[in-house]
Amino acid sequence: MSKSVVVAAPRGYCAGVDRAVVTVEKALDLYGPPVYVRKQIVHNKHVVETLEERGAIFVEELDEVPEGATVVFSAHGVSPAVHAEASERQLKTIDATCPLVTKVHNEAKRFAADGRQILLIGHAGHEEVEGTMGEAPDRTILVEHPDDVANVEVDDPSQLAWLSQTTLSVDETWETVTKLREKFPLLMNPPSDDICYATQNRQSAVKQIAKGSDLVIVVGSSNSSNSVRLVEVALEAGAKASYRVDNAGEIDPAWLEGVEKVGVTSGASVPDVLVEGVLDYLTERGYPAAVEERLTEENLTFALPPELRKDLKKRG
Ligand code: 0CM
Ligand code: SF4
Repeated sequence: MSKSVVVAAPRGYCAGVDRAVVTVEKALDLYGPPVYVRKQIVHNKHVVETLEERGAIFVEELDEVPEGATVVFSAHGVSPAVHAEASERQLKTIDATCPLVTKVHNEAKRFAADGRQILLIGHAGHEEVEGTMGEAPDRTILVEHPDDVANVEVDDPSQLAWLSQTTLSVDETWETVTKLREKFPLLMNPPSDDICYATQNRQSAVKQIAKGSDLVIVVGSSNSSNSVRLVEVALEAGAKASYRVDNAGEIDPAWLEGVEKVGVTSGASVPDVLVEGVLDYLTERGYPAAVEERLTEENLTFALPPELRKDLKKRG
């Protein structure tokens, strides 16, 4: 058997995740623990546990945060109602919403102000969708899947625009948009892609390695939309099998039976140390060192939230 391991690039941390994680780390350094975080800062178990060890307290809702305390909003964004609640309760807030999610919020606000109804493609219950829908709750219709298009009913077919969650499957979203446009030919496009560069690059990179793979292992947590999409994309691109794991400890040795070519990648919220753990697991079981297949370089970085930068500057 001629075994090989190919690891995809780009993989792992995107600019928005890096910014959000560093925001919590710096807030802990600056204000001291505890620092409250509304929802998981990013959808990764390891990241959340590591920050908890340093004194971050993750809460589901703001009523769990004591009056006057500091709370960080997660990378996935929050609705205006959450901002309002924070100010009512006099909480000090640091908004770690990814600027590419904020961009979608701004598009929603603009379309709503123009009197359009918004068809938001995304997954019900996902925090990003809750936040974006909150910008124009009475004007937004959620479309989860291409098959849902048949049941979409709108007020005025000439006053429509579509938007999407940032971490969806590019191909499936395209399918949904195509069906929406067949049904509503006057549907307006967002001014630029809502599916972010990181999601797109990780899907394109996994497609490249999936073609010849017997198995593609995706590192990422179960609630991480972009990580879960990578498994689907790998299978659609021709991987014979693909599984998501939080870490090497979750690999089932049976997955490797008769497997020659293994591909490995990770979602945008995944620290590379977890991928290294998977690569070590494979070498311990007789696979050669991994070869990286890079599709493109990523150089984007985002400045930390202004409210945190201001306090960091004060400290000098
Ligand atoms: O949106 P998703 O569930 O993929 O979140 P994540 O925290 O895994 O990835 C990064 C982001 C955002 C917004
Ligand atoms: Fe921002 Fe995209 Fe990363 Fe989400 S996956 S945090 S939208 S860059």
